[in-house]
Amino acid sequence: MTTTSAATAAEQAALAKLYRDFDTEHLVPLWTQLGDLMPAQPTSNARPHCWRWSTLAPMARRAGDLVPVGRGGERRAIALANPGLAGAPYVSPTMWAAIQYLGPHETAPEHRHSQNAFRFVIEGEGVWTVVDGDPVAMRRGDFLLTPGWCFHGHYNTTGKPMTWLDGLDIPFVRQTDSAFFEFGADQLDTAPTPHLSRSERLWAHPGLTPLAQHGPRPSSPIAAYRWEHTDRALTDQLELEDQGFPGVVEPGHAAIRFTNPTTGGDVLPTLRAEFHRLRPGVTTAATREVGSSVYQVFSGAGRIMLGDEEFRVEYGDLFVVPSWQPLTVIADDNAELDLFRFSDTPIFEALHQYRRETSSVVTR
Ligand code: GTQ
Ligand code: FE2
Repeated sequence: MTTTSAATAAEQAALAKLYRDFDTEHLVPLWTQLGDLMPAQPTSNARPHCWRWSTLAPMARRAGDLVPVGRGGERRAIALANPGLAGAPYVSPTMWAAIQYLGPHETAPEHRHSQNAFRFVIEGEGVWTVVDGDPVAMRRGDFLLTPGWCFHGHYNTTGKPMTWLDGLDIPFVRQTDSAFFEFGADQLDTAPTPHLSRSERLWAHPGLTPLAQHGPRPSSPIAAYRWEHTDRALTDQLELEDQGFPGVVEPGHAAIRFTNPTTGGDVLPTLRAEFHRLRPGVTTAATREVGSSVYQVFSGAGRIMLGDEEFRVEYGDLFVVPSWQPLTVIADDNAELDLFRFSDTPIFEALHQYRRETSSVVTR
């Protein structure tokens, strides 16, 4: 619908006036925006990016020295801001990823919100997160849940600081105007420090559901998925592969998904979490999918090919994979590469918008 050269000066002036009137009346014609609104495939504003643990950890420590944690600011959490998202504190259009730091004997006050949250611990121990009154210990390799609308606060029982990764659906909830928030009690009860939370004692026995709790729930009732289980599951997959039995996702690549025992589905309504282990020297098949994901290197090192870019990644490094950007991971030759991964896939699966392509095979 372009103006032809045959248009008279009067027609051109009338057209210009039409566009000005659209603007005045807060109207936008589709034909000027089609390629942007309805691209042939996803064209995320988010960019592939890698944040270095060697940069993040010292900056979290500096924030700990200079910035108090308490009511109002609530958390000493520093968000990874995707360089393509105009300065917003979002790692991707749907997800928040932050490094949270709690100094010796500090407490982060109780609150609750409609956003779903998890924690993943790359180093340290001694912090407890209290979820609806249930104290949950945080240790290296543990994956912990704070589903939407559960009260939660954190406290550090030790003389050492602790730093961990938070993942939330803050941008999704913000952009859909569905956020609710409430303060909780000003004082956290820091007295009980059991090794296992009540939630784990009730729910974290493999394949065993307490009869009194039967029925599906939107979020997993398991507050902590412990490293000993994750590590064992991955070790067993690779040992079974050695013995000629199935179980790995592709040769030399063991992987598990953290799941909700009441449904078999994802741990949170909006967030998926997984753990991947590559044998030394393994290269994954190139994959692209709808929605975004974030990885953190738990141990080992390697290279990633992401979109048009290549990054070297090592201990603690985080990288974001925007929607439909192809990713290949290559483990170094001298050690296994352990990767924690989370994504917004449950949103797209629930709405039947999910697509994934691996080495040119499309599955819907
Ligand atoms: O620990 O409760 O990184 O509410 C962002 C928002 C952490 C938390 C974040 C939060 C929290
Ligand atoms: Fe929170």
